[in-house]
Formats: sequence, structure tokens, C-alpha cells
Amino acid sequence: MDRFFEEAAEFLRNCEDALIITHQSPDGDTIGSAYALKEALYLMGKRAKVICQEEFPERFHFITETDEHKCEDFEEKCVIAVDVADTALMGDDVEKKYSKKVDLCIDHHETNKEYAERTLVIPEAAAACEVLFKLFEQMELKLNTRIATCLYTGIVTDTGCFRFSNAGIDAHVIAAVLIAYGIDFPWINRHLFDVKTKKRIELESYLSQNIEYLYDDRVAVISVTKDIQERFSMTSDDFDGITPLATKVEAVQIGILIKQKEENKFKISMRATGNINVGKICATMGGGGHAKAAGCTIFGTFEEVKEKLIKTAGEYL
Ligand SMILES: [Mn+2]
Repeated sequence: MDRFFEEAAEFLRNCEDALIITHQSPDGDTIGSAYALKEALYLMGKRAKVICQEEFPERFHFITETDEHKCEDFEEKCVIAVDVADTALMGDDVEKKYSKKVDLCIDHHETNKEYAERTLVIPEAAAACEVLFKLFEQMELKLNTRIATCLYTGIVTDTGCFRFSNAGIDAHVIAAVLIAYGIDFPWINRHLFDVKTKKRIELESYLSQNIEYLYDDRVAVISVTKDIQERFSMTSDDFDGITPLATKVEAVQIGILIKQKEENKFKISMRATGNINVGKICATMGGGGHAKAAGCTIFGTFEEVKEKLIKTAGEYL
């Protein structure tokens, strides 16, 4: 067994009362990993609790609200982070309290900062859930339907339902193994990828009509200023999956979402199609992520931020 797997397995076998940390703006992978790990620890006769800086989005309540292990009145004896590449992604409060106390980090980001005492990171893995599956496999841990549902959710969400280039052989094979546990995958996929609220449909149609296309349609920008957020009473949930709207047109190579957080603070998400590495682009602006999906935070007026993004993106075409 690989040294890092061995180290992580050894840690899980010996740990007690674990606090599991997810990243802020929680997605299916961080949530799936956290709850799969929590369930696995209970199967091993241990206790665990999951925390997140923000509330879990409603569409993941089928995982977070169906957790049967409610007994969480314990002081953690160890801390595990899942799908968290950098302590800054934990969110301010969680970072302040736990950034220096992470005993184990399980992740798949190439940009992982190795802030934890032990780090199990496989950059080739499509999702942290894929790493966790391999860890459980090597530990010969018997899975159940709940763990399989959680892991499958992380893999489908991080691969965009197996459409992104990170959906490799392993992701497909693991999904097949998970399906054998009787998970309701048609429901999960319809729920996560097809079903939309009426409000969401209105929002998407507004944003689609207002996409700005530049450089012969190779760059597309969606701007969600405070005005628009108020007009559609948007919550952070409503931003989930918005960036890919920018890449629907065939020619688009870089899709950019500009989300206003405060007067002069903007959170940027980028998606790439083809050979462009938006992880590198975002890294030049203090952010990071994957080759095909990345992000950063930029300060300035809306006009300044947009201009900077358009100029930087243009340099990578
Ligand atoms: Mn992930």
C-alpha cells in the first residue's frame, strides 16, 4: 500500500471523536466526502461530526439531513479536512479555530497547501470522494448504501455527471461499484442536474441573455452584481452551477463568473474548455483550483475587476 494511504488508514483506525471540516461554498464533493467519512467512522465504532462555515445547500439535504448519527455533544480529539486545498477555503471562523490543528487532509487538488499533519492527496482523482473510496478499499472497509450514495454524489458533482475530462476510468469504475450498493442514481442525477426551481429558470434566462462575449466569442463573462442578486433575491445556493452557463456557446474557451461579494470585493469562478488551464490564470490573481475549473477573489470597482479579468484571459487564448 502507498505510504500516504497507509498513513491515512493508520490514522483513521486509531482516531477518536473526529471533527470533519468541509470547505466553504460547500459542494457535492466536500459534503459527500465528509458524510461518507463520518458514516465510515461510525461503522468503525467511532464518533464524528461534520462542520462547515456555511449552511449546506438544500439540494444536498438528502445527505446532510438524513444523517442518523446526531449524538454530537463531544469535544473533538482530532480534526480531518476533506476536499479542502487551503485553510483559507474553510471560511474565516473555521480557519481561525482549526487551520493549525488539522491532523489529516484527504483531497484531490494539485494545489493542496499541505497544511495538515498528514496529507493524502491524489491530483489525478476526479473527486475527493474517489480518494476516499480508494482509502476505504485499501482498509477493506465494508461500505453501505449511505456511504455509496455520499461517494457517488461527490464523483458526479465534481465530474459534471461524468462529462468533464477529469471523469477518467477510475471514476467510472468506482461509480459502477457504488451502484452495486443499490443507490438510487437516477434520482440523484435528476435531482442534481435536471431539476430546477422556477426562480432558477428565470435567473438563468436573465443571465444567459446578458452574457458578454469577447475575443470572437472565445471568452464569455457573466456578471452578478449586488443589484442583480437583490432583484432575484439570490442566496449563495443560487450561484451553484452558474459559471458553466458561460461555456454553452461552442466557441467559448474561457467562461467567467463575476460575483459581487461586497462593494469592492468580487469572487471569480472560471471554467475552461479545450486546452486552456484556468487554474493557472486564477493563480496569477492569487487564486487557484483545477485546470478546467478555478477561482480567485479580486478587489476593486466592478469596472476595474472586469477589465482586469478580460485582459488576463485574453493573454491565455
Ligand atoms: Mn472536489
